[in-house]
Amino acid sequence: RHPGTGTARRHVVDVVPGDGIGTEVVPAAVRCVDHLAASFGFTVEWRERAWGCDHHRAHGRMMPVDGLEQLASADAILLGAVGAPDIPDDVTLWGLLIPIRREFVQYVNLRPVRSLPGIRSPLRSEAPIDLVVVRENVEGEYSEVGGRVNRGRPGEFAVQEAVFTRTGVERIARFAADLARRRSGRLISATKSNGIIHTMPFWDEVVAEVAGASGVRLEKVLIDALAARLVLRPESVDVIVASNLFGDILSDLAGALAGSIGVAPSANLDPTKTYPSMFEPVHGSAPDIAGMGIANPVGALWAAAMMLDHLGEPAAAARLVSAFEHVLRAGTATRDLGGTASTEEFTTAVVQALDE
Ligand code: GGG
Repeated sequence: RHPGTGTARRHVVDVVPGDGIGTEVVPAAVRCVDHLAASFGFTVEWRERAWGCDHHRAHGRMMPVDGLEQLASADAILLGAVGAPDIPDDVTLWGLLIPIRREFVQYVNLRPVRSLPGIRSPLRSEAPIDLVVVRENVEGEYSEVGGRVNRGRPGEFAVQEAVFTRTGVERIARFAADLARRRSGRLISATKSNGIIHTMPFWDEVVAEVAGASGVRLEKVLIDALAARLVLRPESVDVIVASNLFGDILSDLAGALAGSIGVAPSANLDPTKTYPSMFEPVHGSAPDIAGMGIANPVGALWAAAMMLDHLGEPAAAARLVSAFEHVLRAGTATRDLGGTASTEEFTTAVVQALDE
């Protein structure tokens, strides 16, 4: 399948609301996309997948045995959040999110972070933030290699190996360098090659080769210094390429610096479009506010806009982004941003703005 092509501009999207506030923000995104579909002349067939922690409680697994096969025929996947306090986080993540990323070779996790109108950054600096974290998404520190020894006995220990392949580092570096070339021409590589002596020097070497061939200006920055720089001078950062773990941490940090992690989107991309790509807000299931109707839907709406772009509907994607920006600019905001709007009220305001 090639998203956005074909005669009828019909897109098949598998929806996995998942857990906690995922079940509140995903319907908001579906509502906006359906509204856009009517105006922009395309149709979306939503295939709801009620997978996640409830499925685990009922069946002992986060998704059915053939879950990945079911998803394979979709043009895209829209996911909410994964996780609940009564099930270990490694079980929930490795039972749903990570198998999808790996099975469909979604090796790019694209996480844009930008100052949005009406949202105050916790930073003193007024300089606008506009950066993208390009996170390697299928290998690195997120690895099954390792184990636990002497479980519950004296001398207990655990070993966790990180796996970096040349193919894996080359392709993420190439994607990031291409993106950097289209933006500022500057690329920052997050590393820790002073302390981690095998994988990180290898990462540095391969990223430098790719960046050198692509002509972008590469800056290699230690992850600790980069975290500090994001807080002190975020405006000096444009495109970051980072390993799976470093990219996850940096993008949460950058999202919070832009005002709230609730507004941060992410796209898990198979750039070859052989398999469906997956779109999700960066935030998790937030059990502390789940069921209260106050979750910020912007991360999910922005993720849906990235999905529309990927599906070949760039005009609808741009309309969705300008609609939630318009609503934020007008001062409507959820509680995480200091406002009083519920998820429903915010979404209704965005749907109205879609027609303006
Ligand atoms: N929105 C997806 C979600 O629930 N993310 C929570 C999380 O902990 N993700 C870890 C990761 O992206 O690696």
